[in-house]
Amino acid sequence: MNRTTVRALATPVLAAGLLGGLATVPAHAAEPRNDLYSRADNLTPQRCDASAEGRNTQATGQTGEPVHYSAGSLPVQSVWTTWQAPRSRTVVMNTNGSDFDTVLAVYRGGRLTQLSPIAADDDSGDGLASRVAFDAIRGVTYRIAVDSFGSAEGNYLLRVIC
Ligand SMILES: [Ca+2]
Ligand SMILES: [Ca+2]
Repeated sequence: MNRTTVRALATPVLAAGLLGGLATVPAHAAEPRNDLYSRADNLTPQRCDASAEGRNTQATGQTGEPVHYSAGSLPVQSVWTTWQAPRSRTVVMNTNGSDFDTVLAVYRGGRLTQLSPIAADDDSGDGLASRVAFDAIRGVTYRIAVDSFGSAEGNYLLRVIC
């Protein structure tokens, strides 16, 4: 393969990568990769300012999954992210910038059915976004659920600041 061919092939890939953010997720796409608890996204560990984005369109709830926010509905469109705390201090997590009505819940523990709730919120962020603050413990991996309030769905942004 000569250089010209490589360049021609690389351009669409690069373009897809650059455009691979919130605006290009097709509405008919399959369930998101981090729908299942066992396939959670991993936020960059040991970083105090980390963020992730994705969508909960066509996400599902799992058997035994906790209710993430009591004023909302059952966990029906949850997606999961993990984050390991780099130090013991107060951490803030929010979903500001998401384009649907999120709820946000944070847990620690291993199995989905045995999680210990740490914090949960519906609308303390900007607009209908969620925000929690809690005292993180160095080295602990936190399990973060972004779910919909009611049947809301769309693209989310998740940010961790500590
Ligand atoms: Ca799910
Ligand atoms: Ca909300």
